[in-house]
Amino acid sequence: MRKMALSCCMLFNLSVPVSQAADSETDQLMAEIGKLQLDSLPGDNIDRNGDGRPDLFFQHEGEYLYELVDNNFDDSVDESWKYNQDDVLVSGRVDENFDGILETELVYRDFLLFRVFSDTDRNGVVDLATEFNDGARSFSEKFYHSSEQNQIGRVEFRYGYPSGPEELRKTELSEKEFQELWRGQQ
Ligand SMILES: [Ca+2]
Ligand SMILES: [Ca+2]
Ligand SMILES: [Ca+2]
Repeated sequence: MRKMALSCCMLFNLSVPVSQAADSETDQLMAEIGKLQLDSLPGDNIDRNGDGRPDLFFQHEGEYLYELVDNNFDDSVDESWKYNQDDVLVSGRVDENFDGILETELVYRDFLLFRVFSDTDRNGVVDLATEFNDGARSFSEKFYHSSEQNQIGRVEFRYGYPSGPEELRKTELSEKEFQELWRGQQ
């Protein structure tokens, strides 16, 4: 596989408003991977459905290998998987509703799914975080906006299923701070 030396900014079209462009590396990547046109990418590509347009791409960025997948063949990436030098899956981003924005992030640790972050209201900020223990869902936290008092809802899981009702607590955090708190724990 060829080694590519391309800047992220050349590869990705920003679909997240610049005002939301974040300072942390992860946020930056999230913004950059927002929308990606496969046919504009150089690199190793595969046309899986034989329509003459590539829908599976492999891209080197620094020490990482990205596997970019267009599952509905609309020339926009729906899944981006990041592997380290040992070919171990580090993280992934998924566009679950095929709107071109990869709103769900999966973080792996020791070969197992560790955390899943979602931007459920698609405002560019994570508002739902789920942690896994030994690959099994452990608990989720959801951020709720309110004009009076923001809240965080927490659901505990047992054997993969909620073990009780969602427990709401008031928070002084903003949605952005909620995201940073979770990201900082990685
Ligand atoms: Ca697509
Ligand atoms: Ca999406
Ligand atoms: Ca959000």
